[in-house]
Amino acid sequence: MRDPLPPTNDPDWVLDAPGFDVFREHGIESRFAIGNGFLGVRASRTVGRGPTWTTWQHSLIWASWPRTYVAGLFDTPNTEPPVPALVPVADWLRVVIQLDGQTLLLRRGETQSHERKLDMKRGLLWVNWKQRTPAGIVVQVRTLRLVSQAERALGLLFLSLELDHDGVEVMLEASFESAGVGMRAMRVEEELGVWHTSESGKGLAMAGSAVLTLEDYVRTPSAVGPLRREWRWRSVAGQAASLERLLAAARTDTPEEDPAPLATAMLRRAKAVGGGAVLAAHTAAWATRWQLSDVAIEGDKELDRGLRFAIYHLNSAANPEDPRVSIGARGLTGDAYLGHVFWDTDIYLLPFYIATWPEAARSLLMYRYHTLAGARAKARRGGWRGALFAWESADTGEETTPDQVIGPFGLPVDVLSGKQEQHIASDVAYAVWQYWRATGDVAFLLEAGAEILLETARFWASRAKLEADGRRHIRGVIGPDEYHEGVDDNAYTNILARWNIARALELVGMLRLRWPTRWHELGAQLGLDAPELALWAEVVATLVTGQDSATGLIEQFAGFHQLAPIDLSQPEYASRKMPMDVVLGHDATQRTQVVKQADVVALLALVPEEFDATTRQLNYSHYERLCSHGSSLSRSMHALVGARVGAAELALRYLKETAALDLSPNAADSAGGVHIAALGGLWQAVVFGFCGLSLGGDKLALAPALPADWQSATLRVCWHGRRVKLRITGGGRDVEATLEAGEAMSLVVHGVERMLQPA
Ligand code: IFM
Repeated sequence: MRDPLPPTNDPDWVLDAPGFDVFREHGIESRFAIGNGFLGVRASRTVGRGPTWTTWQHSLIWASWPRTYVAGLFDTPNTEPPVPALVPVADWLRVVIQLDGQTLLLRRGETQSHERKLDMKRGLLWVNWKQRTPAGIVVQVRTLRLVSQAERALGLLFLSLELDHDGVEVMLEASFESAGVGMRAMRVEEELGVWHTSESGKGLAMAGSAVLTLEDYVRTPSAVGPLRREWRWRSVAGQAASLERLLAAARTDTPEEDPAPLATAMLRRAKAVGGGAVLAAHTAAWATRWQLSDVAIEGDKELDRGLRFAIYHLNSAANPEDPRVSIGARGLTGDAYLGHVFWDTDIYLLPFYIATWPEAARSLLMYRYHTLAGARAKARRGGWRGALFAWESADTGEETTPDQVIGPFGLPVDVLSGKQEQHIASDVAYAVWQYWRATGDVAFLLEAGAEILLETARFWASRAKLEADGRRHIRGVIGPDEYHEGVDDNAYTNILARWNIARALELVGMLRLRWPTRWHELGAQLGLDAPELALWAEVVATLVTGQDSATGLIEQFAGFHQLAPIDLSQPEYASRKMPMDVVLGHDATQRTQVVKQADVVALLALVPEEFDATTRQLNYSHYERLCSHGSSLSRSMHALVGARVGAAELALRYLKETAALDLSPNAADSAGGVHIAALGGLWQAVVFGFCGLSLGGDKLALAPALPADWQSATLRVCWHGRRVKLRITGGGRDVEATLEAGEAMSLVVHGVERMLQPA
């Protein structure tokens, strides 16, 4: 192939998966996925996919899971439980090749080489495959694919095919393959398909073109069908056939809208400029993303790569242009969690976008704003006021947590988090406040952010009940530690609820002073009056926190200290292959002080200013020992807080374990998609932990303490419309700051304020 862009071999930027092992396939397909926040495509092979497996139960499972996802395309198909799921769309990358009538398959003949490379710098995936067929023909197939970071509707595939034999009858078919899950085809034409979801009334159009070039001549297809083209020719040894496929996709959210005109117009434009120009615009857009978001660590190559991998997926997951979608627990890289949006986005991902891509952060918060009606309805259903966001959210803001799932032993397990994991209300409020503090985006605050803060505060004030002890309590919840259900006064929940109400009161003061007209409108619209605000202040003053005033120890929830102690370093637990709740069983877990994931530790990470240094240290070491890290979200929080409280060695271990989650060779867990929250957590542990950056104060501040092996850490952050480059050396003592864009500003380093002037 005349490579439109040859793969780079720079190990700092390229992930390599040499060989083909059917057992690794699902994990690689997730890890090497490409995405742009609108389209997400797993790294399944284009030609001659992996075989299906026969399991020991004599059923078939797919060895390859080719998936293209369109953000926001949710439907409630005929599944159990009946919750909305992200609907996979037709596979636009499918190519079938036949040589003398025999289909080219990986398992047919001998695979001489097979390699996939993910170029994280340019958001490109290459596959290079050499196969010797049973007839002795050596075939080389090379593909390059992207979904455009410049024009999110567009996808592109280049394929080159070369044979070492003359005279072979070659057939190449480029078609769309239905993913087969409940989309109704409304129109399928030569270059256009339009589908409707069966229940949710959404529309999808995919317009696609395919052009085959042989010896510099564009070949006319020998057969053309609906979204299908086929070419036939006789091979000449060493002659490369090149296929270029373009895709343009559009989603609509109501049955009245037709997505076809948009998709066809986009395709027309892309065809007019050609694949080369689409590729160039895409790589330029990626260059901009990296310019703003790269974090380089000198002194730890593996971590540096892990961080790049994290930033690659974070940049692939967001779409600043669509405030109606958010990022699901596995981004657009796999089916796990059905595309549902959790607190993962608000707490684990938002900080990355706030600091590096404020437009994307705003869009994600606007998604929450657009789901306020659902959040209000959920609060009402529970008998409360204000807004309680869905624990699992899809497109409308309705609660979409399934009531039951099939557990590890094939039996149904009740899921209570949809009803009880209410900290989601303050998680969203927290993200709104962080965004506001770091950007000073007044328009957002007045249009959307204020309403979220006020309505979540109102929820908490109605949720916290005054009891005989003269204190307010929040009973019957699940904290981030999901092992303990129906608990009272979970410290994470209560302290963040108090924080949420306090910020809302602060906001009211600010609105009254700076934007009185808006305050009058909003106050009237929400029916907020003086007695209600007085109640909020009373809740802030009386809400139980679970903190022992004498020792500073926080009780994770009422009665936690009385549960059976556990020593997770015991060999039977330390060598476990299953999560602790499976090892102990559901009921014993409830009675034991085993923590699933960062809970009090997450609280220390989010609101460190609520506690003094001794309290932070004490609680970190107390709860770190009890945590079994039964969720991929856990370790990064332990790394972040560990770095802040001076437990550098432990923090570094957690950081490396987080980085390895999706990158270790046997990352079987990644089959359902990459753990995007952990990737966001990794970024936070480095930037907020070791680099000690804080975005929430009046001034941008940092107090770094780098691990001994790191010679430097270099990063960029956005702050109130400015862009600052920070290079940290000397273990954290020395900070070189450059104001790359925007007006002069203050920067506080290790407590000392400096003025930064434009470079
Ligand atoms: O949101 C998380 C939760 O905290 C732990 N279980 C998985 C969810 C989705 O990542």
